[in-house]
This record gives sequence, C-alpha cells and structure tokens, in this order.
Amino acid sequence: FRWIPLSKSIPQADTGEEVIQGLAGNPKTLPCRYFYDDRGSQLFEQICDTPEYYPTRTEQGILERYAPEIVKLTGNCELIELGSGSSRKTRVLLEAYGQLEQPLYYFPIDVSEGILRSTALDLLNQYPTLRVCGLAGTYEQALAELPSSELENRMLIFLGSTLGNLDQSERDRFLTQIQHALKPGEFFLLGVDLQKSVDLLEAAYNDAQEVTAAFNLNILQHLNQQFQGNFDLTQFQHLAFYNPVEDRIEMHLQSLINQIVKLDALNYQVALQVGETIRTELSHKFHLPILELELEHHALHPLQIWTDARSHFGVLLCQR
Ligand code: AVI
Repeated sequence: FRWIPLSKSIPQADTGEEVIQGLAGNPKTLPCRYFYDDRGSQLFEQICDTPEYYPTRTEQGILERYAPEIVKLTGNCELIELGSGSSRKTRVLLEAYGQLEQPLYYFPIDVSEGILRSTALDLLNQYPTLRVCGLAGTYEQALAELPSSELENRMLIFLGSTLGNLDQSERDRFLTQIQHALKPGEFFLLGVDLQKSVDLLEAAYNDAQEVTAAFNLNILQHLNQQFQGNFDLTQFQHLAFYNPVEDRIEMHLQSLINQIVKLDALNYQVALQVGETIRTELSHKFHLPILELELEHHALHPLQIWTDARSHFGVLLCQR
C-alpha cells in the first residue's frame, strides 16, 4: 500500500492585496512568499549549494549527527514538514525513523506544487515503505487543514530558519498556530540561524555567483507573470545587508532609475525613484535564550537543543 504522492492542492485565490499593500507602504515591501514560484524554488536550491550559504549544510550536519537522538526522544511519529522544498535535510530524518521498522508517514507542505510533486515521487522511489501525502498551500492554510493522524504522535518540522523570514507579529501568529495544531505531548522540530559575524552573514546573502541576486530579482518576474506586470529586471539591483538594530539580514531591490511599473491584473501602478528600494525579505538571526523564552510563551517547551561546533545554527526539539 502506498499513498498517492500528491493528494491535495488547496485552491489559492490570490487577490494580490498584500502585493498592493506592500508596494503602497513606506518603506515599500513585498511578501517573501512570492520568491517561491517553480523557478524561485530552483534558485533557492542552488543558493543552498553556494560556498557562502552556510545554513543548509550546517543544519544538515547537525541533523546527521543527532537524528538518532531525535528519534529516541520522540519515538515513532508522523512527520509533517512546513516549507519542505526538496526535503533534502528531511531525508536524514526519514533514514533515522526508518530504522524503527514501523510504518512511516510523511506530509510535506509547500507553496510550490512543482517541487512538492517531484520530491514526493523521488522519495517514494527511494523509500519503498514510506507513505507520502503532500499538500500544496501556505503554512496558514496547511496548519488549518492538517490531515487526521494515523499514528498517536506527530511532529511538525520547520527547518532552514524559515522562522527568521517572519516579522515579530507574523512569528507570534505562526507559533500560536503551531501551539493549536499540536496536541499536548506532540513535537515541534525547529531549525534556526544564529547570530554570528556580520561578514559571514552578509557573504551568505551576496554569493559570488550571484545566485541570490537572481533569486531576489525573480520575485519581480513572478509578479509580472501572475499579475500581468511590466517590471524590467535590468532596472533593479540586488541589495542584502545586516541590520544590527533588528538582528536581521534584509534583502532589497533597488531601483536604478525613476520609473513607473504597472500590474495590469491588479489595476495598480507604482512609482519608484532612482535609489529607492523594495524590501523583499527579512531573515532574522536568533539568540537561543531569547528564542527559548518565546517558544515557552507558546507552550512549546524546548526538550533539547543541538548546535554545530561554531554555534552557527541551532536545531530545537520542542514538546507541546
Ligand atoms: C528560506 N529562508 C530561510 C532563506 C533565508 O536565508 O532567509 C531564504 C534566502 N534568502 C536569501 N538566501 C536565502
């Protein structure tokens, strides 16, 4: 018996309201989820392989080392991953849970249906006893529509420091949703990027091959496609820098000229001055003690925290 690789795609009525709100704001912003069309998801995978982008391989190293410990602490459980992408790091967990020789259920959730489908097929080929059921949608939609459990225990998995891409109020809302989605005793596995030298941080978002720049610019291409826009990608440049006051990397797209851009499907146009920026992403870098308090505040109790030797990245196993 195998589950159908991709059973459900939540219809996404996108009115573009948040795009208009963001572009009308001061400073101008765009929701970072618009990075992740199929092309954006591919570019993100490429970023993970650049020498400068340490988070992916550091987190992978932590998981490789401690996955057996995680399995010991949770016992068999359903694995529900938010923002699964190519599930590359999750394979380490699947291997470790596979050792239990019990049925293994995996629910990847991602906004990009293309990557979800190809990953699900790939995993089914690689792990014959795995039962995979993907869900294409946003975290909010997915958390509200979680599948009913086959097993007693579930673990929500949120890796890659995607938590850092939320601002404080979004993070608060998200952790509240996690709290409500889990029954007491269930688990939340969280990977977060930690504070470190500004040079290392800024290099990770300004890789020499300029993949991050292409990823950043692709958000405009995605808007052009989805909302009949006329952003000219050659008239913007990628900027990424550390904001020490807010403890975060910020990515922006800076206008190289005075210009007016239209989004016909939204019946909207926006004027940009030369040098003006659109902020496309926040990527917070965490202090573990402060994050622990924040998790506790949402009844997510950290049971165990693992880091790499340089404390560049942290993986926290929390129990509701
Ligand atoms: C997905 N997220 C955690 C990445 C980050 O580091 O904030 C996205 C990214 N942006 C630029 N490079 C990678």
